[in-house]
Amino acid sequence: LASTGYGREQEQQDAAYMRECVELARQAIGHTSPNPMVGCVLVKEGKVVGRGFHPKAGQPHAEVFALREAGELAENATAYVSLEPCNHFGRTPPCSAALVRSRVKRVVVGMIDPNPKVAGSGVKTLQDAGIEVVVGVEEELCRNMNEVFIHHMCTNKPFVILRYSMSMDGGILGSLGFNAAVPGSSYSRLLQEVDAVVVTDAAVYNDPVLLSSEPNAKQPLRVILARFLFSLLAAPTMVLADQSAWVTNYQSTSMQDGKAMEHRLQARGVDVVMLEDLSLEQVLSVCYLQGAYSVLLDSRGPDLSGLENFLGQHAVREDVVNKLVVNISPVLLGENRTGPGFCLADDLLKLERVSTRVSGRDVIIEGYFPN
Ligand code: AOF
Ligand code: ZN
Repeated sequence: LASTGYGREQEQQDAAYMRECVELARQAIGHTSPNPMVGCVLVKEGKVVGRGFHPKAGQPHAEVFALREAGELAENATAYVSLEPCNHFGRTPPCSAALVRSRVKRVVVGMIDPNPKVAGSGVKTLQDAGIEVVVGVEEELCRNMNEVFIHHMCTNKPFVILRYSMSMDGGILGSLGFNAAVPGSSYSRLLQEVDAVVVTDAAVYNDPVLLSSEPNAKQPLRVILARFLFSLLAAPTMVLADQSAWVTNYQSTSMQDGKAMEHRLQARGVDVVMLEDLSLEQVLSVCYLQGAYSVLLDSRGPDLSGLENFLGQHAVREDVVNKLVVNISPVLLGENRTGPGFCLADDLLKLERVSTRVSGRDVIIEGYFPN
């Protein structure tokens, strides 16, 4: 009985330190791609003696920072790592060997590394050196944090998130909706997490928020789909600032006009990518080739060139979406729902005294009509 009690206490402690690893790892949110986020905590006699997280691809791994901080105190300590320690020479040397050299006694691992170059071999190296290894503590938390990395390793395709804002009468909103318009909102957090955000040309007139306002955010590659280059030339300059990619095709633009417009856009720092035909498969493969392993398809409502559908229903039908994020706003689109052009937030009927609750898996929104 006594030993079970101890075991349960140990399990709870292990889980708590693993959650700390995940929190540490998240400090690098958005910055580690194509690498995973990883956190590491070294614990000796109930005290944390070293902490580390992987800050960026090319820089040392989480374990290295934690071992550096602990120094000689690492001997006989327990190492908690949210991902199996690597066992290969990549941009950096193997962490499994570093842990063995530091003579840690026990290693607690969140999840096995899906990278075929690691895939269990890190755990084996540790065990062969006589180190006790526990695998799968807070595994779901660890896997959720690195859903993009896992997907990339298992499929060699980008992880695709489709998001849109919806009115209460079931129309797609051209603007971001109330909540998302506030800086520091979930939309801003989503932008800092993804490698690329894809919108259509209409979105850059309508609502040019394509940058995360989180502190120290890594900004996504911005991909704007357009059928015609001229529609991009008139876009507000602020949207074009910084690195941007416009994936477009010419269609009816003459070749000569096209070249001139392409040069004008390039002069504004815009990377113009021509696609033979505008297909989601092509768009995603260009993203992937540019190192975007997570892509946010940001659907922003009715669109003059009919591309919105392409990012919305079409994307779902093409079976490319891995995750759906839907924002329901307490507004009614009414007649604007079928009207042409953009639906600006001002045209909407906004409900008042809004409350939101969750009932099972449903979200219930209540609100009052303005007097
Ligand atoms: C760890 N700890 O903090 C991370 C790991 O090119 P490299 O050397 O950075 O290796 C990248 C691979 O190492 C990556 O694909 C993943 O398998 C693993 N990442 N492993 O032990 C870490 N970031
Ligand atoms: Zn490593």
